Amino acid sequence: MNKIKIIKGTLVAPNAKIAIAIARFNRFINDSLLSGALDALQRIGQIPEENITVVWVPGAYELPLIVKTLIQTKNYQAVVALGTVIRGSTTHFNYVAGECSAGLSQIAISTDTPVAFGVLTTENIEQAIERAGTKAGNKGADAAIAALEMINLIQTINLNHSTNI
Ligand code: INI
Repeated sequence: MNKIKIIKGTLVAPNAKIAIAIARFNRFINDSLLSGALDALQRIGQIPEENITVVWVPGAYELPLIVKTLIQTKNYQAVVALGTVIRGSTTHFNYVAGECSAGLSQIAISTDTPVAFGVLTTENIEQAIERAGTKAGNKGADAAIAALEMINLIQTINLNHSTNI
């Protein structure tokens, strides 16, 4: 039992460079997601301000392409994607939310780079507000913490492999 190798990611990554891609659509909610993400990166991850880049895009639908563009610069160890898609009376929600989440996960896997999913997909505005720093926490902060953990996990796995532990 004690020969099992257990790898866990830590959250401090002071040398990491992180980009945040954030949608302008539903900005009044996304601003709170951004505050939560910045707070987590700096206070928990110990990432200095100058290592963080914030890029605004029109809406959640545009997030995948800009996240891919950011990753292709090879400047960032992870990207945090932030946005809010609220179900309306049309099927638009399904297309925007579906393309956004599928696009982001496909980019993470195809570029070997963590992309944290901080995009709210909710039935109504109230649910979105609950998840943007009120009673259901802050999904922007959660996504930033996931990015920190993924950066450390990837580094640790690669290190363990190279030293053949
Ligand atoms: N974009 C969002 O980020 N959230 C939404 O809820 C939303 N809705 O419902 O329409 C939305 N639409 C815009 C979309 O992301 C694109 O910016 C637009 O279609 C232009 O490509």
